[in-house]
Amino acid sequence: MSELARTGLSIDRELLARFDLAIAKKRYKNRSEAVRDLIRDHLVSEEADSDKLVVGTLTIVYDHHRPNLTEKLVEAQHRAGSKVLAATHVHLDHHNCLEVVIMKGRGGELHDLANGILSLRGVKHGKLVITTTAKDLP
Ligand code: NI
Repeated sequence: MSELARTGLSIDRELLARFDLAIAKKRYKNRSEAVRDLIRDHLVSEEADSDKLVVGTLTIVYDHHRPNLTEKLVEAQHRAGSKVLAATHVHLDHHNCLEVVIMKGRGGELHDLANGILSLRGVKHGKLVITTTAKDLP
């Protein structure tokens, strides 16, 4: 762990009270860890917009009976080559499947790949979550 630094900040009393309430709901025990996580989240967002390698998960729910959709999903992942690290598939019910695709690449590449999949007919819902490889994140 790197060396700790202490800092203080001036903040509107009402704003701080609302922050404390919000972080208590998220089960933070103190402000410091909540602030550290906010800073990390900001830095990870910047990484995702930069040229750095990031990792991401695309979660989709889709209609298994939509003609050609399964083939199109496999094809999109094959085309992405080594950017797709793994995929997990769950049969939710007779009609619906859930898939989680784990990817690594530049932020823009992962967004392109995700958008290509999310825009397919029969994909009912999906979300891409980009996070950091954590290599450079204290
Ligand atoms: Ni299935």
